[in-house]
Amino acid sequence: MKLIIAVVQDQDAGRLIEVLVEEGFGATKLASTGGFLKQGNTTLLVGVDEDKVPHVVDVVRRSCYGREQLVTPLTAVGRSIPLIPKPVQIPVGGATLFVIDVEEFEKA
Ligand code: 2BA
Repeated sequence: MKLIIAVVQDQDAGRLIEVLVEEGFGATKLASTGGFLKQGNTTLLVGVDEDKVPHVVDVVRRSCYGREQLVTPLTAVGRSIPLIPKPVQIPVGGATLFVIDVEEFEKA
């Protein structure tokens, strides 16, 4: 068995869970925060048999979209004449996926 950990944007999470459940997969949704942007995102845990991993990865690919996000860099700190930092666009998502081995799976 494998555990798929998928970090996705909040905007994509609802639809992704819907499709996973429709297609018969169990999923757990966790509220998470990105370390770089310090903004909310969603982490899904999906436990599946190994042969189903490509199917889940395909569902994630079809449900999650890359977007540009405006970020203001902190460059003005410590300067006598403060600069007004210019916001920059950075790409975020579709999804960041980890597939890991599950040693044991039980429902007690
Ligand atoms: P954040 O850490 O908030 O990162 C948001 C986006 O900022 C990233 O999108 C990437 O485009 C950019 N970014 C991240 N670190 C950067 C850096 N040091 N310099 C420049 N740009 C940087 P994604 O790569 O699509 O990642 C989306 C979210 O997935 C991340 O949110 C984080 O929550 C998670 N993630 C990504 N890589 C990860 C990893 N190796 N381990 C754990 N979580 C990860």
